[in-house]
Amino acid sequence: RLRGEASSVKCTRQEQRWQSDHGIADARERFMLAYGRLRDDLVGDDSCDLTDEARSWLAQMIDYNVPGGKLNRGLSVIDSYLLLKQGSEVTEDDFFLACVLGWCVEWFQACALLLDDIMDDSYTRRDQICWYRRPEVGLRGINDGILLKCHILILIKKYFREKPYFLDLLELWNEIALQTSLGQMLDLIGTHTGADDLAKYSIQGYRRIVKYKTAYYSFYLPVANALLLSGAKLEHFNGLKDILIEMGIYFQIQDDYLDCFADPNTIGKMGTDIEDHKCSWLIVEALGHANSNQIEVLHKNYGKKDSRSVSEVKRTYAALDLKDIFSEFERRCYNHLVTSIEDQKDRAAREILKSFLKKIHQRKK
Ligand code: GPP
Ligand code: MG
Ligand code: MG
Ligand code: MG
Repeated sequence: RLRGEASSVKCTRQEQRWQSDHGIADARERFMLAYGRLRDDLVGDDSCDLTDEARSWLAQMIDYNVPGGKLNRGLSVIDSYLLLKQGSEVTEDDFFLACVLGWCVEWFQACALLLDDIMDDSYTRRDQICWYRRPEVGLRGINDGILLKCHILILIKKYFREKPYFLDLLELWNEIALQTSLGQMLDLIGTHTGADDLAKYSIQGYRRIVKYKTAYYSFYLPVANALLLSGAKLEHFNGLKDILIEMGIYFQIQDDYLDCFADPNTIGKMGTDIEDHKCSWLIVEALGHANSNQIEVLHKNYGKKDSRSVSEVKRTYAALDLKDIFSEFERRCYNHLVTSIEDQKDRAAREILKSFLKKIHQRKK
């Protein structure tokens, strides 16, 4: 089902063009083929003298956690790269290198989700039980998360060591890993602050959390990898970066909305933001619109594990028409992004941004 889901998504125009230029299987399929090769590289890596049992655990752990998502982040490395190279030849080897970096982003995402699910006390992810909830895993999963993170460096060293942009790649990955962990820290600390006094949640604080925990790695990282691969210097693309970060914030606001309002079968995970007392966009907006009675209900029930408290919070969200407030936000945000994209001078930058926006606008999962 997971593979089927991934391949049921239509390929983008860039993927299709590459496909017809090369007369071979579709880009997404080739991306999946690269996955098998990279996983085998890592499982077979002989820098450590592992037992067969250990290699088999590693293979299972990677298969369980890495390839089963929407693959948007990984594929957008390829899409962005093809857009940046438009007009010039993309060889099989170049295409494979774009796949390697795309998979590095997916490996990073797998690591982040595996660990995030432990911290958020989550139950399901990508239509399956969270890795750490499997009886044979438990908190040992923390080490698996660290391994996934180490794999990225192994792959980058294996395939990019001789490239002139090798150091830029390492710096980029280190910077993004730091920003993401700091974002997660802000998210976790914020939960305490908010439990102490819900009124401390603000939209500025919210934006800071999600910019770091989500936007950098989900939106800027794929494009920055594609830029380096195409030989560009990152400092020439600050305008592009700012818009990607803005889109990443919008994406996390959607994630918060879906956590509460989407069907778990559609998003492949059960929401826990209310139970976890998260500084979610919904609670920030709710506090901004609520009267004193409603604020009292939210104070009393937010962050409690029992289903009655969760229902009270959801009832208050409904009374405040939060769904409509969200739709209005989404409309304005979309229009603003479209205007900023049109202001970009570089054609490839505009195309990359449009392709990202198309993928996320009004997403249902
Ligand atoms: C999304 O938060 C952010 C992450 C998954 C980054 C985690 C970073 C680490 C360094 C562990 P979320 O909890 O809202 O995501 P989800 O809804 O998918 O659980
Ligand atoms: Mg989280
Ligand atoms: Mg989470
Ligand atoms: Mg979430």
